[in-house]
Amino acid sequence: MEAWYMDDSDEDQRLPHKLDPNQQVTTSELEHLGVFYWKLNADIYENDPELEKIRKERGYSYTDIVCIRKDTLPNYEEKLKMFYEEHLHLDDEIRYILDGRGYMDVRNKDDRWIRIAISKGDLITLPAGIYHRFTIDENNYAKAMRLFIGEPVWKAYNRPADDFEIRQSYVKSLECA
Ligand code: KMT
Ligand code: NI
Repeated sequence: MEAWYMDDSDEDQRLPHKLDPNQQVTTSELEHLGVFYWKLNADIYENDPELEKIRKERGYSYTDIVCIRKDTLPNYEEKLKMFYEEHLHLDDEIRYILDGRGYMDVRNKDDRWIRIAISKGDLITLPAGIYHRFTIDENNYAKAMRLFIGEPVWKAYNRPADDFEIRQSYVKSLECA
C-alpha cells in the first residue's frame, strides 16, 4: 500500500497520476479519514488465522470474490466505468486484494483526491459516507475479496449524495478528528 495526492490531468485513469514532486499520504492521514489497512498473506487466504481474527472482531460475516479482468468479468468496460464514478455507500466498503492491483481513490477533508495503490495482500476498509472510486492499473487485473457486515448491500450513490444522513455524520466525524 502506498498513497499520494493525485494530479488533475485527464489522462488514462489506470496511470498513477502522481504530482511532481510526489506528495505522499501517510497511513495516519488515512486513518483520520476513517480509512484502515492491514497487510496479510494472500497466498493462504482460504485458511488464514489473521484474516479470521479480523473478520471475527469486526463482524465481517459475508465474503465473495470478484475477478476484474476482461475475459472473466461480464460487462467489463461498463463495470470499470461504474467503479470509477465518484460515489458513496451507506455501509463500509471492505476489500482484500488477493491478486493483481488497483487504485482506490478517496476524497480528503478538503475534497482533494488521494490515490491509494492496493495490491496482493492489502486489506482496506473505507467508511460509510466517504466519496471514493476504484480503478485497476495498467496491468488490467485485480482479484478481490469483498467483505461485508451481514447481508451485503452494493448500492452506490453517485455524487452529489450530500443529503444522506450517513454523509452528514461522516463529514461531522472529520471535524472532531
Ligand atoms: C467496488 O465496489 O468499487 C468494487 O468492487 C471494485 C473492485 S474491488 C477492489
Ligand atoms: Ni464503492
